[in-house]
Amino acid sequence: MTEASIETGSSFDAVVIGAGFSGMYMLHRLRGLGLTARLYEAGDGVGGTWYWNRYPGARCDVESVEYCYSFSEELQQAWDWTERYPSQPEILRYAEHVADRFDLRRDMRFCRRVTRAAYDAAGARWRVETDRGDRVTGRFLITAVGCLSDARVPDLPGTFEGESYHTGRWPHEEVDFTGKRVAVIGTGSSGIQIIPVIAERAAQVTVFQRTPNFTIPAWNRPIRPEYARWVKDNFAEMRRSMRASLFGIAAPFNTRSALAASERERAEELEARWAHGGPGFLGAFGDTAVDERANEVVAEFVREKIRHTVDDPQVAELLSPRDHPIGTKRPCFDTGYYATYNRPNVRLVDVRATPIKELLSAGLRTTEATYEVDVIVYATGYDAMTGPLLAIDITGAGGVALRDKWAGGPRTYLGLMTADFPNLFTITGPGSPSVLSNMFVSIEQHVDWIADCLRHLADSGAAVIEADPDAEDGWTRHVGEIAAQTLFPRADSWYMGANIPGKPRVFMPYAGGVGTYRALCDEIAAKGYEGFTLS
Ligand code: N01
Repeated sequence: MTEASIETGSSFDAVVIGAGFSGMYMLHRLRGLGLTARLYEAGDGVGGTWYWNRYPGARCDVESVEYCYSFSEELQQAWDWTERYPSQPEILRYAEHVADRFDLRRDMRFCRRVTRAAYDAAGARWRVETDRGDRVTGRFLITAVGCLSDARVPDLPGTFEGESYHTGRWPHEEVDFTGKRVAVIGTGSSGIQIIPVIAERAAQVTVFQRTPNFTIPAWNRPIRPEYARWVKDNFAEMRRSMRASLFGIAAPFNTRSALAASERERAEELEARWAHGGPGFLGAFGDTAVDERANEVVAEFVREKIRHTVDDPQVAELLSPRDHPIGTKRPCFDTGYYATYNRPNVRLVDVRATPIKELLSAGLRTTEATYEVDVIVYATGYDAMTGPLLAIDITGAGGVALRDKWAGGPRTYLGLMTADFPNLFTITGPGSPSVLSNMFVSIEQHVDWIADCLRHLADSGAAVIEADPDAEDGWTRHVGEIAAQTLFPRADSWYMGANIPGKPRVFMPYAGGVGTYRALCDEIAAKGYEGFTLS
């Protein structure tokens, strides 16, 4: 790739941050509106999450035929997915295909991280700076920075002199684990995917677990040609039902209460969904997310599966979550995770009981023992949702800093805009369903809403749109109230900001479901952008 020159003084209609699936589609829609745009991306290619998360075993846990764009009939008919759940390399190939098909790269600048964006109220423009020295302006600033892109490594004293990697910053070159002693810290979705793969190659894997997670088998498999054909013939109907659903996925969700079902009915429903695998498991009963006793029925079913799978009862118990209701932390979907602990080269260390104290040049030390390893894999997660936005020094009208405004937690109207930051749109921002949904459904909905809004501004002769503080207060309250009706706040999850020391404990996404949310956004637009001021 030839290096693009540093730009200073250029003006665009819009500046977009991030070349993941949000940024790519946003750019495509901006062009369709006849607007000029510059897109900045920190990596050297498109794909966002799937550009960075190249770790072995990385795979999406939404089914491939659902985890893709719907905006272009030609694209969805042309692209063939090979597996039920797409692997990271296949998703990255898809992203690259989309970038080529729609000729997106010519408006993108890679290897540039936006460091600063300041709103100039007099000129009604955003002044945007990158770490490479670009200085441009845009009437609109649109963040497409992802919800899980600010990778975090625990702040441990000491220095490890072996190889170390974070799953979300994986090298482009293959990492060879053959014959090595590997420490994996973290047992969230990333840890649960990478551990079985490393265990097949490494001499020894030591898993440092702070909190056990519930994981459901994915049962990945190749896609049968008849199924692929059926999907292509039925895309329109499938997309319609996904858009109207709770989580943006096609799997049917029951409304029946687990408590109203007999023991036999419960077992049959849960066994059938376990055998099918994937996110649909949590749709077995309608009250799993809101009723503690109903939740316990589902949670105990999974714990029983763990006891059944893991040979050593002590290890099985250690792997069994008891501190949070199932589904209140992001559910995980695995390939052979629990059975991996039956391998002689895999051991589990409970770092809740014996925390990691320090890194050593050849390993690490807990309060109880020293572990010599060649490689440390950090599957330790992200400063989610607000992290990537607050990593940029964003100042709005009157010089207010977003970091200050959100010091007590994110405040948005619809997760799309925040008061005092005119013409700033946050795709899949906090306060929208985003991470609680199939991201493609939420991304397309946000991008389409923003594009329609920009067209409305042009048609009505307005230059600026801004969220009203009252509307923002009401929405922020509503997001909290919806969460309070569920069991979500019971978990120390990244949804709650609980994984980052000092981060305000606030449930960040909107839990009312993507169908309800879409209807609300459409209604607000139809009422002339109620709760926004246009000028
Ligand atoms: O990160 P996580 P992730 N000492 O935050 C532990 C998406 N995703 O990268 O739970 C010891 O979930 C931490 O422990 P605890 C998906 O949305 C999707 O796995 O905080 N342990 C936890 O076990 C997912 O939810 C896919 O007590 C420490 C782990 O590290 C999100 O990304 C695949 C620690 C972090 O888990 C994030 O997943 C991968 C410390 N100091 C990711 N600090 C698919 O689509 C943290 N931990 C399949």
